[in-house]
Amino acid sequence: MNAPHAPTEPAAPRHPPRWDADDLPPAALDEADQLALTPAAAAAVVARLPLTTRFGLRAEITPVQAAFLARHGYLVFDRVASREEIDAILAEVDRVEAELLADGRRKINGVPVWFGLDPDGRDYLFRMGFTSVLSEHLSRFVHDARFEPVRRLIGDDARIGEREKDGVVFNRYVRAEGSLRPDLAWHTDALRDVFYNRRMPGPMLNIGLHFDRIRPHEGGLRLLPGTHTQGVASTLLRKVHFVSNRSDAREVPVETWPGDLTVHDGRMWHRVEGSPYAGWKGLRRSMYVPYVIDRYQPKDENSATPAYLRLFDAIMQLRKKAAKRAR
Ligand SMILES: O=C(O)CCC(=O)C(=O)O
Ligand SMILES: [Fe+2]
Repeated sequence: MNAPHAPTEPAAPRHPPRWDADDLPPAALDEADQLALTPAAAAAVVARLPLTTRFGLRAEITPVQAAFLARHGYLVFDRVASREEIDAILAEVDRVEAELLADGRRKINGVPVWFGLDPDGRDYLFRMGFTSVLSEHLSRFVHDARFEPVRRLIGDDARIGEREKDGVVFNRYVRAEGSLRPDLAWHTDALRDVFYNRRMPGPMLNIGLHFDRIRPHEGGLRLLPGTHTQGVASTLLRKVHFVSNRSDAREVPVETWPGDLTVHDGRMWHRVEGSPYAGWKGLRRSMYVPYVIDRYQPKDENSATPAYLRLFDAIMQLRKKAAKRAR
């Protein structure tokens, strides 16, 4: 494991997550007796597990974890990052945000940084790609040895695509006037891959770190279990990408505690439900780390804005217009 790097100053984020000592998550599944199960036996165990099962991240992905991922398309790992690490990353993002604002920079390696307004009416970063390229601290963190089993889950030769695709993506969601993004409509991440690779989606996993305590009624990530094994037509057309954010009877809300890690299959349909709270109380943050196995295709400052992001921006404009018409 890389030595945790002592920051020169204690890292204090502008908006630390809520940490409540009385609000601990349910214990992660105890797998001590299940580490040597055959795939068939593990699948039988998974058939009896609730969809909200939380797993412990070990040195190896376990048979039950592999079977859960194969059946449902996702895994939730109990608090893989410590409180200190979460605070340090959030403080680091605050620092990068201030740097981007000071430099008037609105794109990193061709990927637009989305700046809107925060609940106080100040410039506020809602999404940025290539976060770890601008932060040595983050780059070290995403390479930490604890994530090795997750990397191997994608492939023995998988690498962290710090300079590929959109790099490490940091997301903020908050409901306020001028907010660029209180939520995120139904989509699959596979669509993005279709744009990037010009081929139909194959297996691809998205790894997310969660920074906030989000109870099911407080919005957050919603997954449609099992939709990762649908055919290509359903991956692309089951819903209209990035348009509707209506709840689905079969969706699973992912309840998170700061430091939780999620793995989801990129072909699975998912969305982010906005918080019922306006303002800072409803703030939610996530960070996604791309693991890549394709040919090395690094981006740099001369890279063009990806077509899918231009499409995304066009869809956002349409949504804004539709919302205005509805008023
Ligand atoms: O914020 C999240 O947890 C999900 C983000 C997401 O689905 C995406 O950026 O594709
Ligand atoms: Fe997504």
